[in-house]
Amino acid sequence: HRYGPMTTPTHPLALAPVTAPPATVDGFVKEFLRELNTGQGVALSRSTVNDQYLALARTVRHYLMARWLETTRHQRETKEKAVGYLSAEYLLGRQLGNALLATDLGEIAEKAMAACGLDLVTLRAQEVEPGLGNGGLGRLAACFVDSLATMSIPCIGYGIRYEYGIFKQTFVDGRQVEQPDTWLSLGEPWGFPHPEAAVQVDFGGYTETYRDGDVERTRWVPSWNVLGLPYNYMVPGYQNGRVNTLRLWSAQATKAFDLAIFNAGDYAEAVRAQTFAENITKVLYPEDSTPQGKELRLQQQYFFVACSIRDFINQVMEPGFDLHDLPERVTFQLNDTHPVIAVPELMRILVDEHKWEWDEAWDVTKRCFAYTCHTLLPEALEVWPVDLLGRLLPRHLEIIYQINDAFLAEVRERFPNDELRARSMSIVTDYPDRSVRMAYLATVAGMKVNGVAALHSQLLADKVLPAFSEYWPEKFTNVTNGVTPRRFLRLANPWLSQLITDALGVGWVTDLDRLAELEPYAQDEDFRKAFREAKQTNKERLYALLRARDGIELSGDHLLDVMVKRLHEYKRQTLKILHIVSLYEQIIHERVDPTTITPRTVVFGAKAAPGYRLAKEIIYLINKVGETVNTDPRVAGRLQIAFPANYNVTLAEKLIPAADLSEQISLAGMEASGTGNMKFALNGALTIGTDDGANVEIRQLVGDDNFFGFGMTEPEVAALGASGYQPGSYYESNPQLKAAIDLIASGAFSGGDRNAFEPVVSNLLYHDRFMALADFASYVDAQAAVEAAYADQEAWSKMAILNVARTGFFSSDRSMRDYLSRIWRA
Ligand code: B1H
Repeated sequence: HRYGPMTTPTHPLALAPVTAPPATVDGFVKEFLRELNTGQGVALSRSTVNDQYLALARTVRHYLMARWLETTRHQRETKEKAVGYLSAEYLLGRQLGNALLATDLGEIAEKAMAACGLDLVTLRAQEVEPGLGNGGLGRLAACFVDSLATMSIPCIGYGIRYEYGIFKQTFVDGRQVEQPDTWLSLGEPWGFPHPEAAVQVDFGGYTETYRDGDVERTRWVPSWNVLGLPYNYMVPGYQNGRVNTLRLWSAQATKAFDLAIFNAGDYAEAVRAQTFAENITKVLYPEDSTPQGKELRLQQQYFFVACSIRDFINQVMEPGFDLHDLPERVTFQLNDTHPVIAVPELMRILVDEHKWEWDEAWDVTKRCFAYTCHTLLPEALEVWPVDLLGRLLPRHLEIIYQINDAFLAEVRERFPNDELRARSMSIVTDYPDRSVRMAYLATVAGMKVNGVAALHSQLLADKVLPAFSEYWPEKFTNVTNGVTPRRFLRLANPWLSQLITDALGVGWVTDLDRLAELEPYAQDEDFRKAFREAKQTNKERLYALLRARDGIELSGDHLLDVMVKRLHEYKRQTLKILHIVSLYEQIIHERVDPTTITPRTVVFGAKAAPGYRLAKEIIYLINKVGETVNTDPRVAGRLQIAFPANYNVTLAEKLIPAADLSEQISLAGMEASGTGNMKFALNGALTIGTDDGANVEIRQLVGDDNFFGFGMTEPEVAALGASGYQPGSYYESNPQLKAAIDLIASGAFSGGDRNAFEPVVSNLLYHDRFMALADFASYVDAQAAVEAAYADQEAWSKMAILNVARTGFFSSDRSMRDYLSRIWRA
């Protein structure tokens, strides 16, 4: 073996526990300079900011290392049941700030850097965030692993180390242009590659039967394989001495793979083979909510899941571990359907490799998995064509068929003479093409199925999987999403955090329910003033950043109205733009006295999937409306629009704390949960929102008086859809709406070009799948209520403080407690 065997330590120093460097300014400086000199290979006087950042990151890493090794040792010893979080995405955000917070080294690091003549803020800004996710689903995974570490719960996060994360968005003439995200190019100090723990993953080929004594067995004869290289990342708990692991897999060509070609003497072909293998983890698919049925994507899914299951069984579990005990040692939580191929993979390992009976294997498998669904959109439900599955994973396809046959036999026994029911529950469907419904497979195999907010879980059971929830009512549960208060309150909003800590002490950071104790401070004039000052500071910080980052000039004492999320029709950025255009139209046509308008700055942040045409047209519209409005002297000082490119976690951390108003305006029944909505409320923004996803719970908690609700409810949406929705009738009957759409169509935002926004306009008038026009009047009324409320700053501050005080529920720590009690320990 080219890595050589492990050695048994003999020196006493090697037997003692690993210790951290001294947590003092001097100790930190020493460690930092050593890293810079011997790690990075440069003298301080000749070092670049990137050298300094890398050395600083490695220094902080050293402080975490003893805790990491200790966590692993402790886990091996206690054999406590762990969570194996399987997720194709982790949208981590920058690591350095979080690591400094977790180790409580922030102040020491700042002083140590100052002692070296360096500025910690500058070094932190050097870090490129790992954007290994699309949006909410990936960020949720990152929040969950943070919470589990902070709660000292054993967890391994498993995923993919994409070489290119979510694309970098730029605008050229107002249109989105994508650039590759080269996050690894300047060096990446947080990942620890472990080539010695690489795992082989097979693909392709065929299956055959053979005789094994008295029994006939099946084996898979694959035709190609790749290696999975693990990279370990630290997941530090908040100041609790715990460091869990996130293990991301990177694909590499195996020796066997290219050797055959080498022997044939075709060097170029051998190198091509190498590239082929490494393509598997090359790039994150940039579609949020509409999965692409591409072969490479299925390869990614099977690749990381096969590596992870193998790793857990062979590396994490002790030698000689009895697989019958697997359900007592782990729950693999399936983050949406992307990792569901893990189910037939575990069955294959047990039945083919360990030669278990089918029923025995199924009994263990179905106690190892639980499934979280994150959507309701029909086009978001993953299906894999049978021919593709059969070509790439022939044995897995057979196993899926067998799972389905056994399951349908059970259904037919319980509901005889109800073939329609059996067909509706079949994992394999024939329409429109023969394919495997991954959500059904996950539901059949999972011990629990959960949605991500109360409303979503209800609709999931009633509308997406009704036959299954009737069949297994106790299988279905809800866990409302949450967000980590460490990153999104403590780190992102130091001023508000200080205010809260002054009032309550520091305990709230790991016990967010304690925010409830802020409630009386809403009545305290001094506290309200301090709260407004913190908001103002955050706005100034944001404006300075946007000036430096994007050359965007924002000014004035405005209501800061923010809509940041992926660009999707169901999220209805168009509704927001219609509102803006309507305000603008009223100003320029002098329908309102400009002095009565509440000055407002609207900030958008949104990436569109590169292939999503209409979403890109909407981006173009927003940019062109912004250009026109921002340069029109008639609106000066009343309305400005900013659309900084490349919205990501780093920008979110600056934008959210500055916001006064949070836009959560999806069509009811479409947004499974939302998590941005929670971050805004916790940072003291008020929400204007529909009765959708977690908005429903936010509104319940903060109270109707502290929430600007509007729009149809989900049953109303369903009823309108059933009656035949006609967007044109809203256009015809609402002059304000008509004026706004007409202004867009007139060319007012496109230098007179009346065709520029034709795709968006005709979609709204003739399709409007997400009923923006139907909710427009109600939305405008709610915005008027916002303006009226904002006019009374004292009252607004009270409402904002109550939002903070009443939303501690949305900590991802609470989500983890719910997963524990309802799923992992149920
Ligand atoms: C969510 C996705 C998603 N739901 C497919 N579904 C993807 C689906 O690459 N793909 O193919 C990627 C992402 N993402 C989001 O999950 C929901 O829209 C949000 O409402 C929710 O808050 C979030 C976390 O639960």
